[in-house]
Amino acid sequence: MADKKQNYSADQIQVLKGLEPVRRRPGMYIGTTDVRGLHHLIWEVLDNAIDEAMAGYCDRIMVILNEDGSVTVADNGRGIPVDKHKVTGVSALETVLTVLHAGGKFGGDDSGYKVSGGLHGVGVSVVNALSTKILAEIRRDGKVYSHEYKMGVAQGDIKVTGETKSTGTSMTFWPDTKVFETVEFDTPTIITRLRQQAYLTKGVCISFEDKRKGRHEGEIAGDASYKYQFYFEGGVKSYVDHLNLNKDAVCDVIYIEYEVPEAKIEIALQYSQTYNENIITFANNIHTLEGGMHLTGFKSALTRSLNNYARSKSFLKEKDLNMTNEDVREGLTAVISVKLADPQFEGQTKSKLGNPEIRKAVETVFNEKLSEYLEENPNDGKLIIAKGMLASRARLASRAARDTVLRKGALEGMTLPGKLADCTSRDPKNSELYIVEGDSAGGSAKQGRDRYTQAILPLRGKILNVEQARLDRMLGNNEIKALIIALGTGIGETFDIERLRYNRIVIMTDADVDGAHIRTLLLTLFFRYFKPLIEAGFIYIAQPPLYKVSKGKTSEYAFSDEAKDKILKDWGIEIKTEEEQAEEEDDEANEAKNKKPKKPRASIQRYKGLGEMNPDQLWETTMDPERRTMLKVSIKDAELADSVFDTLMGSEVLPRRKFIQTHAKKVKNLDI
Ligand code: 0RA
Repeated sequence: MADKKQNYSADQIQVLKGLEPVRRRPGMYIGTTDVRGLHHLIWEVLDNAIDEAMAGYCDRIMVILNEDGSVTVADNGRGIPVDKHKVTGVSALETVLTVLHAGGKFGGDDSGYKVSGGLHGVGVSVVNALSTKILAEIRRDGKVYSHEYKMGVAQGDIKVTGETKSTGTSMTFWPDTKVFETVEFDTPTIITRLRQQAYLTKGVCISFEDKRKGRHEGEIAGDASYKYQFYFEGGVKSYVDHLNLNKDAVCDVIYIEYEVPEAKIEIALQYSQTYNENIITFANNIHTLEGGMHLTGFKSALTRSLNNYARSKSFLKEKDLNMTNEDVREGLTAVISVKLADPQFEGQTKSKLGNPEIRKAVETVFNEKLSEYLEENPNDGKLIIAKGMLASRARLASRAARDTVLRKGALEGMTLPGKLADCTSRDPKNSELYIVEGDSAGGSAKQGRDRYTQAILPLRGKILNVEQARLDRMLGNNEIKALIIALGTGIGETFDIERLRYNRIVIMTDADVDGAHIRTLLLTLFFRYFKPLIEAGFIYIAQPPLYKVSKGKTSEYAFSDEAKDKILKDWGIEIKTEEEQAEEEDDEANEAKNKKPKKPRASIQRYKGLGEMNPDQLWETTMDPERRTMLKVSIKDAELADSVFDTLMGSEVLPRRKFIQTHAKKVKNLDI
């Protein structure tokens, strides 16, 4: 920054004395001089127009990126006063543009709550200080006034440049390329901001136009402009509508707007059929990411009024416990916006509202208004309480499940599942657990195994998709519970690898799509809840053969198509497709009639499932430690696998679809 300053010769720097500190240390006023700081200039001017709108004098704001790199922010408010102050001899316009933090002083009429004084409410004078030029155009009292500033200094007097019936303020500024690392504005950043401001300032139409050339795809020569317009009649209510667009709503959007001496409070909320909460809060149109007093007040009122209502309507009986904060926030989407005279921003990123009086104000208003709403809309009331009570029951069930299943020592006392055919050995080092898909394969495995070292646990059908289930539901699933008890380690907080009953856990599923699915479900379970077992190298995948190839009295197993082809080749048999083979058999029947010598023949049996193998076959191909091959599941790609599980198992449909499309060919190969 120091060298940037030196780029100016002494007479070039004619910045107004009062604004010099801004040029010396821009960071103090706009945070940074990178692209974020650059956008700060727009936010600053925009905030002033929003103030005018919030005061009720303006319903249109335009932001234009001009071809020459300047930005225009225009509104149809009252227009900044241009007449000279009797004492100072300077107009309000000039004061706003040349005196640091002057903005607020001129708003002290009936406008109430100002954005200025907030995070970036440093005043338009800062924009003036960091721009090579500003052109202010004011429409007021039937005239168009214009005043130009260079390097922060007014150029002559305010001029009347025309007549008009309308009123408003327009500011065009040229960011100083010597101050900013970049002067390239980013359209998506601006659009996001404008949309958000439009939600927060209901009834105001905010438009955007990008007149810079060569920016937009499909742009027709001579018409480089690119336009957006935001207008939300419902304000934050529309915001909640937007956030819940793709969710199943439980009730209507509840909307509350109320003014108390401390603040103007606007709240919109809606429940949807999801488990997540999404509460977005603002103070004076600034996103309070870290929450603060308004959020605290909202949360306590929500819990209190819903419990009161549930009790008064006997949804909650005397013996029932109250719903907790977490219970009543499950599936909740809410936007809270407060506007107050003197916001205090605290926290790591100065985005936490600190005013203590706001907590009580929001709590009182919201409690009263929500209770009123519930009384007037008993149907919504019933649905909301049902949702909260369901969450409450799930939480209690989850705790109960944890208490019974997870409590330390509880598993030792628990009897092993009936369908587990355990091994005789009690030494984990010598013990293996085969998790087998289906009862029939389970039966073969039980008969074919080495009883001393091999235990068999058949799983019926598909186990629960743990990725989408909560822990309590998961533990309510018999297949999973049986598996956890058989493993002996416990799960979650009580997991203890020392109690593991088998040092080899073998997943044995069919070589088809269902088998692959069950294998993935089991691997997901292990990745999410038994990672140490994978890290220790205890998890394996069995490799049953795909084919049995026989010729006369000899037969061999093939574990892949290539292996099968190789066996046939070694036996001197041509590889044919099934149709050709059928034709050939007809031919051979004819040849037999013609008494020609026979070609060598083989029979190929393809195993569609483990159940098709008899116990002996299963033993010699898949389970006999002397002959079997198994794949050890490694943690090396755990992270990758983890994300793949998320994609395939999680509830986000879009990424899953994308994944399946990208990998469609590979997936198809599984479905032989
Ligand atoms: C103070 C007084 C009045 C207007 C404004 C400020 C004002 C400032 C900005 C900044 C951007 N757009 C604006 N529009 C208006 C006028 C008070 C009156 O007319 O009585």
